Amino acid sequence: MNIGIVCYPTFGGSGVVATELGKGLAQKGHNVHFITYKEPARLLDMFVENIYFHEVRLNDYPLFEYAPYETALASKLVDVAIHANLDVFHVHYAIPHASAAYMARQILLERGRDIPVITTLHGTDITLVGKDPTYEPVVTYSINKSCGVTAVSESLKKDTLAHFDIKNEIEVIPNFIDFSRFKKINKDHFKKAIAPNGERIIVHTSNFRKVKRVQDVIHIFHKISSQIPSKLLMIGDGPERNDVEILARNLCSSMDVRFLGKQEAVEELLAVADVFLMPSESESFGLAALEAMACEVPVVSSNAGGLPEVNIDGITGYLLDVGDVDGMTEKTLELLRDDNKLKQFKMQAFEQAKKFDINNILPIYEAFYSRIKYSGNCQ
Ligand code: GMT
Repeated sequence: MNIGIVCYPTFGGSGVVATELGKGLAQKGHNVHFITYKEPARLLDMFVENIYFHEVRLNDYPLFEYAPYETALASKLVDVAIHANLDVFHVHYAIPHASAAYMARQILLERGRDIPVITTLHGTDITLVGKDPTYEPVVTYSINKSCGVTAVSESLKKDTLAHFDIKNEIEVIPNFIDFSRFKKINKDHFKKAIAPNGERIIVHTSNFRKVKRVQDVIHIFHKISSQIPSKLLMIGDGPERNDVEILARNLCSSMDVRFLGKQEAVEELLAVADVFLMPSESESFGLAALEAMACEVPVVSSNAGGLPEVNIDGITGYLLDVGDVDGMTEKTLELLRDDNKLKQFKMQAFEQAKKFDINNILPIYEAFYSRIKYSGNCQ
């Protein structure tokens, strides 16, 4: 098939899922066209003959205080659909991708081309931004007008049905992991450099937005490190980073906490981790937790959103209420203090991650594309 993928090109979860999906589909022989404003982060520095990138350009014009990205995107979708002979548009993150694709579809129908739009809901497009009255009517309309809709977890499907007047079916297709990349690798030399005296290593990855409650990570680590020698690796960047660095400086030893910024090879850092912390306020799936589990790292997380579908309480880690810093501290310490338990949880985390192997999920997307493309019942 010729598949047009629209996504945010950043390190954010939806962009990562979209890019990895496209790469996986290309490996299976499909032609994959990414259409967005910048080359997706996980495509950089690679050339694959059946993966294409089409940049949505915004020309400066003095009248525009805000350049109309959605219009430029819709126009680009029309252009790529015709010239690359697309079979389907698959848009990731509803805002503004679903409405832009709907507009492109209508234009193409007038030109005699019937290209279905599939929208994948990722999380904040529903739970946070989408239900804001600023966007809600357009989000509802474009979800209802999509030819196929998927959500990355049962929890996100439930939230979507609860907050929007949805007439369309929503199919849950969970996120996935590529084990050829995310797996336990030997990084003993690196571990020695980070934790020279055999300290435990705790890792957190996120985009440092409020919803991630990154301050909780510092409070938890502060309590842990007063009881057991340990180090904390903070991976990622975002609006809360400055405040969180100040908090870490005030509470913890600067020798124990490292802020590493955005990292491409996250798997190399996860390779040395003992526990992954994810105290998020809301999380439709928790891809970062799954990446940790694939690298045999148990997860101590909140029980928000779709996290219980990924992290199994008492098996692959622990789930606690949002904001329960003491509970998360206690459960992390429980793991860190008991070598046998930690080893068992590491293996169980890995076993659970296997359920989300990309090789199991790709065929589900392929079948979904075919079903939507050939059902012919989309207006
Ligand atoms: O987590 C973020 O803030 C980024 C966001 C995105 O859309 O890029 O992530 C959402 O989509 C990911 C991929 O499906 C999910 O794993 C994340 O749980 C979800 N984030 C939230 O729901 C907060």
